[in-house]
Amino acid sequence: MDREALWSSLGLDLEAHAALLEALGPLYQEVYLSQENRPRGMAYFDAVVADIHGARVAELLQIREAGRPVVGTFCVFVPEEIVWAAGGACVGLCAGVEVATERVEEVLPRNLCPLIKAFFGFKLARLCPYMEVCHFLVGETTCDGKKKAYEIFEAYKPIYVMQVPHRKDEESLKLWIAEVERFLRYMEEFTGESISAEALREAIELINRRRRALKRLNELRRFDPPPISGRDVLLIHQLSFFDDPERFTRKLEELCAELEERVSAGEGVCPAGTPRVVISGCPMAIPNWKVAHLVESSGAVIVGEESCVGTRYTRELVRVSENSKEGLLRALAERYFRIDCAIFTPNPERPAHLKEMVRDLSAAGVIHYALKFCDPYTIEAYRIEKDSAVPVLKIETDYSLEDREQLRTRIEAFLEVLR
Ligand code: BJ8
Repeated sequence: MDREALWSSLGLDLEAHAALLEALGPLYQEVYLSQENRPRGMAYFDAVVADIHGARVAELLQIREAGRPVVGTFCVFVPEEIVWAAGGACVGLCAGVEVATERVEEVLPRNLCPLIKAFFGFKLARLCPYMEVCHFLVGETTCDGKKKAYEIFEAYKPIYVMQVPHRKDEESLKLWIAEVERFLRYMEEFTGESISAEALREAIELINRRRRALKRLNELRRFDPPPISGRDVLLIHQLSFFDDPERFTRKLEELCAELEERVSAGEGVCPAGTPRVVISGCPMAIPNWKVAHLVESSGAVIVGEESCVGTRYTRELVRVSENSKEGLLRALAERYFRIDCAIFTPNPERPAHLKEMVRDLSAAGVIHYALKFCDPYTIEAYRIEKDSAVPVLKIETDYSLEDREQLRTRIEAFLEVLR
């Protein structure tokens, strides 16, 4: 099916959609293709971006037409393994660009996190083929903004909401295990078929392999010079939420093999001794590359992302010790319960994990990245700064480019401190 026919079959606003894709090209050229000395293996990921709303959407449509579920998510708390185990496909829908703002603000308050406004905008303006190809979406009661927005969103698209506890104690874990079981039953009812222990185990292995490959990529950044830029790693993380997991993992492993050769040859993306920075905070959904580009075009290199589009997603694997369906579900729930999102209270794991990252990656500083109106992360920034062993720059921003020069000035001044 040609692309126009595909998008039209999904009910997209073709004119507005064409304008959106047109704007992506020059941005990608500026942020990505202008980089020097990129690894050859990035060609695959460039090709995925070049056809970002094409080939993968067509694959998902085929899955849907074959009668298998296609499910969209907004948060790394949703145990996607259950969707894959049900024979379906899962796709991350968070959006990193401002669209249809006026229409969104007819429904949602103006002073709301841009990530929430973005996914609303994509739906109201009929711009996201991934959202349209999904049978339904899975939300979660994480931050107040998302959980209240989902109440309204269900008027536009069916949405199943998982209840996420906000404390990390035994009682909360029990609630969470029950919630994961409830989601499994929901998927079983949706497909009309029971999910076997074997299917669950295979899905856990599939997603563990993807996380392992991402971990291998992240560990290669501890070398000086790192063999790959932070921007490229951010992109790979972003694409991991869309792409077919087997193909993605295979391509990423090929890239990692190339990066290992680079490391052995002492080859990197920047001169040795370039200031090394870890970004910590809110997720940067595609195509939100603003801060990563500013940091790296100001003479630093990003060596880690303490974020859900980063190590908060890859750090933990599902640790299977029992092969019964119950045992597998418990292992799955426990893995997700270890996520150190700022919606938890208290949340001492996050500053502790960040400290480990800074040490292991020999970072000289941390840039704390919070989206405007995101209370959990803007407030937790205080603790992150207080507990950090290295200088911290706190940034609060949105998806607009208006503050670009102001941010650049602050980042450059911060990098001077690190040199
Ligand atoms: S596990 S970080 S993906 S909730 S930025 S919408 S928190 S107001 S995205 Fe998140 Fe799951 Fe946590 Fe990760 Fe709310 Fe903050 Fe907006 Fe956020």
